[in-house]
Amino acid sequence: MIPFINQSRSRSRRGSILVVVLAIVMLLSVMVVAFMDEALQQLRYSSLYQNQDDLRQEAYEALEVTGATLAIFQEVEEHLWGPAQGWGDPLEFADYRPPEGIDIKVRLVEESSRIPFNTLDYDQLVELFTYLGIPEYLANDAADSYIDWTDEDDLKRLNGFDGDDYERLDPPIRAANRKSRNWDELELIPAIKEAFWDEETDTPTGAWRQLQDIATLRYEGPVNINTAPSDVLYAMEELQILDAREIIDYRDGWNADRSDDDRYYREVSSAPVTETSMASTEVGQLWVEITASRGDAQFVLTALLQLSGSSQANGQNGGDEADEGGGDGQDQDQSADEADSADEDQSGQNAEDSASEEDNGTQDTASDETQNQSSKSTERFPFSILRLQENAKIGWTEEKAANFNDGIE
Ligand SMILES: [Ca+2]
Ligand SMILES: [Ca+2]
Repeated sequence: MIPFINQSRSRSRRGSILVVVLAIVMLLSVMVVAFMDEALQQLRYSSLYQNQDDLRQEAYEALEVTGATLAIFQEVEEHLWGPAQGWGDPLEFADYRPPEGIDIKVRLVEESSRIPFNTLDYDQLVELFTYLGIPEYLANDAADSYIDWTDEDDLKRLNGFDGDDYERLDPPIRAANRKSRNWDELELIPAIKEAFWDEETDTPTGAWRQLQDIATLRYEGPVNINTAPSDVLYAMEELQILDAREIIDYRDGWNADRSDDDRYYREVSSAPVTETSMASTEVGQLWVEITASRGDAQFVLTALLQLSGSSQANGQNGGDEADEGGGDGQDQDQSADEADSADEDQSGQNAEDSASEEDNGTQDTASDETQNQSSKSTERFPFSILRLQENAKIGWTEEKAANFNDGIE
């Protein structure tokens, strides 16, 4: 056992060196293409003109470098498994240095490291709710009611709530009869509120927050077990999908610190997974959040990448940061000049999109520049950009888009 492990470790070291060498060559060529792109240069001029500062330009450049880094790993190793491959700090990997005086931070949060809530069946919903401490009778009601909320018919399930039931509410509303895209919408479902709200204070309980931390309404593919936070894995264990403890021990290597003995699974078949349709070893969707700042001025650029096909992708920050993505990301403390007005436009647009559009397809944005940028990136990299947001941190747009009644009218 030990010799085998050592052997595979040294093989993986040699692999890493190869990656670095190839990466530098490839990165140079990718970046030269990027820099030489005339249209892109024009975009940058127009962005300078609009914003009177270069933070925005630098943020887009850092997004390109991040994309190039991911593309390199995808190309060389043919899979993106997780940041343990070496792409967790893309700018460092690319040896990218922003201009003097500008600070660039990249945060990667994998959407596909959370449980795809909209794919769960009744039994799984009940198990998930009871795992979060909801009493079983409330969990049954909440699960049936959620399915009724999303199913196309107006007939209520055994413990459900649908059609006429909503019309009798004060004020009357209509069930969505489609999958939910934001959590706030679910507050309209009485059984969900009963299960997840404190009656006296009329505020959500910790279980509601925890649900949003471990589950996603946006992504519907299998969960990347290489990056899923331990809370997610334990919940999946509750759903009879996998053995959380064994996976966590394997990923940590010989100690629990994040270190270069961290490991990742390459095949679901080699992991302790019983329900293989719900688990993956690769990144499906990845948020990239770029913050460019100079002093107090700040510009935030957020992109949601769809890694093409189920066999290509990687995610990062499976741990703490992924948790933050769901709930906390929405503090918006941008202070760049003119950011406020740009931000208003952008958020309005995003709200419409998320209420009315499916997740495939590039998001329309108020700015031509953004649109162009996104289609360019799509051509150059082995993935597409599902969303591109300016001055909105991860998760924030969804919060703003929560006005459900606008969505159904
Ligand atoms: Ca229904
Ligand atoms: Ca129904």
